[in-house]
Amino acid sequence: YRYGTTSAQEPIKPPVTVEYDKLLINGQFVDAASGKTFPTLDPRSGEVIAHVAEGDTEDINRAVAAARKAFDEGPWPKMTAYERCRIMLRFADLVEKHNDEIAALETWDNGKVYEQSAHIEIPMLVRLFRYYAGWADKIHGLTIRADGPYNVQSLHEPIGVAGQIIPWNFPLVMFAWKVGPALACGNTIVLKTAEQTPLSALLVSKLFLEAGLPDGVLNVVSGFGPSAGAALCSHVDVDKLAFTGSTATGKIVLELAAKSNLKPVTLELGGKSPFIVCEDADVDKAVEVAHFALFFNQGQCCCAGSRTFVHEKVYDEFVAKAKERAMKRSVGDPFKTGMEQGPQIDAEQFNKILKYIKYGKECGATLETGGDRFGTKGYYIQPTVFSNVQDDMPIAKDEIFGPVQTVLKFKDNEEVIRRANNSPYGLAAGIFTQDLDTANTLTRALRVGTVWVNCFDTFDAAIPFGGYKMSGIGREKGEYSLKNYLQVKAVVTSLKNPAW
Ligand code: TXE
Repeated sequence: YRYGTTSAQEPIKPPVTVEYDKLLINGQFVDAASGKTFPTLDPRSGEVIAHVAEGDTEDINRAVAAARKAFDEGPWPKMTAYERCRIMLRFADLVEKHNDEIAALETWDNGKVYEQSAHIEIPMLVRLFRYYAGWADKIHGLTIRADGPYNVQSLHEPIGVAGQIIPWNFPLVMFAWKVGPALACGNTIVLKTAEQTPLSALLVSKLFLEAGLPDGVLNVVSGFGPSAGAALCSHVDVDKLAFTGSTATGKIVLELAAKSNLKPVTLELGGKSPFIVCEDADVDKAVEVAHFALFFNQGQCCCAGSRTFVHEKVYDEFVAKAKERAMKRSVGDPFKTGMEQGPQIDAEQFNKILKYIKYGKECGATLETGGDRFGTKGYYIQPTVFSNVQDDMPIAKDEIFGPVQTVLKFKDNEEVIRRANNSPYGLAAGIFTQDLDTANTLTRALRVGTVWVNCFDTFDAAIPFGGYKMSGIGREKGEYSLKNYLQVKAVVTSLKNPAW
């Protein structure tokens, strides 16, 4: 590793201060009704960054009332679509202008590498808002030819108040995936951020107000899942829920939605995505992309390529090179230039990952490299590679959500299809092959929402994303996401003397 022997190195001072630590309700930054706060921690050290207002049921009620009023009385859904488009574009420009400050806050609160925040994720948010701003004035229904003397149309109308709950692994990208399409369609929003990473959404929401977003259109409540999150899911004035997080919590969200007012729910949940390296693959490229597919963002990706299936003919070569690559991974302070990996998000995830590494060792997988924490301070974990992994081991079945690559061996396509599909998850898959027929056969056979062929983690705003099976319900991004935030109204008008 290029940096961070066990000699304690003080975390680099982030070039930013926390200005927004309250709840955003009806265009104002306000304290929680209870007056309570909770600490948000720096994953590099476990030290407190700021004490943030802790929203609970009463705050969710206030936020939903504001969103309801902004929807029912306008101006947002009643504005021209072009005006909505322009506010979203102005917001994107402001985010671009404040890129470095927002990136620093994101890295401080989350631990992700600063270069990734600044050059990948915030530009992704900007691109996504421009993409959905472009949709705002292109949403329209159909004219339908029905039997009989009728004029039939479908109106595509905003669904109302959207409740959105996001996780901590990509706070701003998740903000964009949720808020972008909902606003483009003319909805109003109550967003609950993850308790580990409340800061960046508050900062960018301030920029949205500056861009001209009317009060009450976007409300942001920081707080915990079982209190603020559950209150949002159960609220009868919320017309739609969108959730990203664990499969276990996704089930709770769906249950609360059903028990309250049957609001429709989109879910983007966990995964255990196969990354398949065929015998004809360019091994060096496959090693590099498989490494990226698993280790990107400290392994904290829902679609991480976390089951690396390698054909037996190239297995030994692949394992040797994957080990070499992991050993070269630079781990250290995410503010330091050239780092590839920072700390995990918090003590809970850190301990979960170390527990799975222990299982891997106990179950008889071969530890090629890593296998322990990194350094003595903060939640850093060594890039870890296990080979000789069997399908029934916990490290091959469960979502570890950390920098732990598990390499499995396979003999032929039929076998790898069966094993890759033998999972309750179905989020994504990677295939490395130079053979068109193999690529097409595997692509069609895999029960997953995204297949990346000779690439991985390509996240264009226009490409739909979501899961089969227990990885979720519905699709986000692209044109598909608009459907989540629209109602369809059929209008049938009787005609007295139709000409045709
Ligand atoms: O997830 P939760 P956690 C997976 C990953 C990780 C595990 C646990 O394997 O190790 O989940 O992480 C809110 N009602 N993913 O505990 O609980 C919560 O406040 C309403 C995969 O962080 O799902 C947060 O805002 N909301 C995932 C959000 O749900 C509730 C990303 C996510 O937290 C709630 C994150 C409740 N009862 C973790 N309980 C992905 N798909 O990318 C919690 N929340």
